[in-house]
Amino acid sequence: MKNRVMIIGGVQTGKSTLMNALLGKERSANKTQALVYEDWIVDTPGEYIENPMYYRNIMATSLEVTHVIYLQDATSSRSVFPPQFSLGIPKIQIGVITKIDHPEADVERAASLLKNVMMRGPIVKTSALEKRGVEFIAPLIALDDVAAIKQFVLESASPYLEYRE
Ligand SMILES: Nc1nc2c(ncn2[C@@H]2O[C@H](COP(=O)(O)OP(=O)(O)OP(=O)(O)O)[C@@H](O)[C@H]2O)c(=O)[nH]1
Ligand SMILES: [Mg+2]
Repeated sequence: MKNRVMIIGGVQTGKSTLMNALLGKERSANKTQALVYEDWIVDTPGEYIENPMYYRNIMATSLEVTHVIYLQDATSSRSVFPPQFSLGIPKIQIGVITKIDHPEADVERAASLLKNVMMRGPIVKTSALEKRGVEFIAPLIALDDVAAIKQFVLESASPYLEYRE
């Protein structure tokens, strides 16, 4: 399978804005109403993770991807993911923190909230608005295993990348 990523995260946390930035689209994001497949990305509505009724859609869609982005908004003090949610999805996990440019962003809090959903793995800190950190995501999705991802993160020694154990 060609590598492909599903982005999941709460309502209005910046999933579609991130997708647009990753695909180099200048358009601004509207509310996502259903699954959106575009190139190597599957964007999901925030409701899919906020409402357990939709979990099966997430599970079914995960079969079509190689990687999953668990997205945490840096301005939010809560995690929308049920604890250990990623355990049920055997795909390569990438944590992404959005809106790090925001005056109310708390990046460290966001990183520890991500620990609730994925116990270990790479975390990318991004601002789609200021186009910071976003450039690391495509190279991570191109990698096929966790060891290579870890090596990439450690070698890049970027403030936007972290590997949590
Ligand atoms: N400051 C700042 N705002 C952002 C950033 N990314 C997204 N936003 C804002 O966050 C809001 C929600 O963005 P969306 O990309 O539509 O969020 P979403 O997660 O796709 O939302 P749903 O489709 O409803 O689940 C918009 O007002 C964006 O402008 C960012 O990096 N920085
Ligand atoms: Mg959206």
